[in-house]
Amino acid sequence: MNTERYAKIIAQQFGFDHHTAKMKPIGNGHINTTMLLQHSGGAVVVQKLNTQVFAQPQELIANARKIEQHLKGKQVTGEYNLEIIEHLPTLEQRYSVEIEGQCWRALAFISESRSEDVVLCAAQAKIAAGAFGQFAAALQDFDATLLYPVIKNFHNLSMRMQMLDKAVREDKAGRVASVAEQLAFCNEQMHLVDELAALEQVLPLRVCHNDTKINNMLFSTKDNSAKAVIDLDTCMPGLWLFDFGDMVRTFCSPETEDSTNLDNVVVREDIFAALVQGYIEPLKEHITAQEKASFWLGAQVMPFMIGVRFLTDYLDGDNYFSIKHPNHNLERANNQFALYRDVVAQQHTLKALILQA
Ligand code: ADP
Ligand code: GN1
Ligand code: MG
Repeated sequence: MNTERYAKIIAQQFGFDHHTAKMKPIGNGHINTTMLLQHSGGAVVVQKLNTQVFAQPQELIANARKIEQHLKGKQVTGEYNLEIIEHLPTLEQRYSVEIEGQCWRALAFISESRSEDVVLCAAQAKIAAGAFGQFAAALQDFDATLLYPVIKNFHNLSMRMQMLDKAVREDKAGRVASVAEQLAFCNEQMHLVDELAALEQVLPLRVCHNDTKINNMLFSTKDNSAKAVIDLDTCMPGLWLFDFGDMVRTFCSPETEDSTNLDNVVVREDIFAALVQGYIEPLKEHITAQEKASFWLGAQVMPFMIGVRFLTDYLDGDNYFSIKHPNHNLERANNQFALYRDVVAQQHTLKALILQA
């Protein structure tokens, strides 16, 4: 990509000084292309939306803007004390531009902030989980029917297993024979599909973030407090256990999601305990006993399901998640399965921490 040329075109459309506009990549997201655009008047975040993944980018933007508005209302009443990720309008008052067939948007840059790929300590886990909890609490009175289902069946484990089966049958990249062990392991976990389907019948439908990984939280560089929940692209109706489980998946291991140091891919108990406390505290007036108990299934389902998705993409020839090398998705899948195994191995302790909270 010729970033200099794109920076100038985007700056012109959004009314920034295009003579000084420069762009550089920011963050470690797997789906969109995220860049920091700097110009004489300041900085903004610009993103090329991945339209293979988000077929209707206008629906995604409409969802995120509705959530922005709702959270702004909660800020006014003192029920939300984080900064809010905000879409910026173009000179023509649109919220995206099309450049050579690609959809770009601009977001206000949240200054003096940083994201993390690995949680550093229990105190940080509690802060981040508390912020995601505050986000969920602020949206508990948001009308979920207003949101477009931007990715249907996003956290439908049964469908994810079917996608894996399909990838195995098609064997597009000729890799199936090399992952026999992983496939056998996945087939042994089918009980999770039934357990999740049973809970879906009884748990309340909530507005979920659906991607509560640690690098979707901005921390203050001044005092390490939580500054903003970002990446609202997958906000859709769902179960709180998904958001809890995705935090377990990305907060608890001392290794990054793609680390091959599998012996060290384990659940840090103190981080797990802090995350449980941090998330449940802001939700305590809304959460049901059954919902809280369901977090144990969330802790298992999310590492397993994302592992299945990485493995599926590996078999498919790496069409979905961006990769840095040919085995990247396989390494991510192995990592997630190792984490899932450790969640199960520590089940007595972890389940008790949830039920006692
Ligand atoms: P992706 O969908 O690719 O994951 P994100 O919206 O999560 O994209 O952004 C990727 C990274 O860019 C974040 O982890 C964060 O480091 C940084 N970032 C994104 N939006 C902002 C913002 N408004 N202000 C500051 N940094 C941001
Ligand atoms: C993707 O966009 P990003 O990197 O925050 C993915 C999530 C996965 C995650 C795994 C739209 O999130 O579902 O859990 O990678 N987002 C989408 O790291 O598929
Ligand atoms: Mg992200």
